[in-house]
Amino acid sequence: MSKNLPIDTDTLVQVSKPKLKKPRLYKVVLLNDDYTPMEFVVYVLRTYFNMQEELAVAIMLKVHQSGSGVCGRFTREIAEMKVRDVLECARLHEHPLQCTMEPD
Ligand code: TYC
Repeated sequence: MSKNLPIDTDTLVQVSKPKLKKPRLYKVVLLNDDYTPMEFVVYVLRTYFNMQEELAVAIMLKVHQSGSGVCGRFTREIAEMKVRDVLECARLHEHPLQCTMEPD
């Protein structure tokens, strides 16, 4: 039954590394100021970061009390879009609200 088949002992097979790396994430951060109304910040957190009222109020108060707060973590392109959208919305409503991003 079992024949002695030749076995290739010379060929090396290069096992390739997985090519998909996890993308780098960026924190989108809201900054406190003295003029932007609290309700507007809550509206921004609900609208652009899909937060429920309770969480939005908690994050807004954290920013109000400590100076800054994280709204979420996103890939670079998404974080850039969130920052742009928030700044544009604040500008249209004539509020000085500032929003930035930083590597996580
Ligand atoms: N400090 C603002 C006020 O007293 C409220 C505020 C909260 C503003 C968070 C900006 O990112 C902010 N009206």
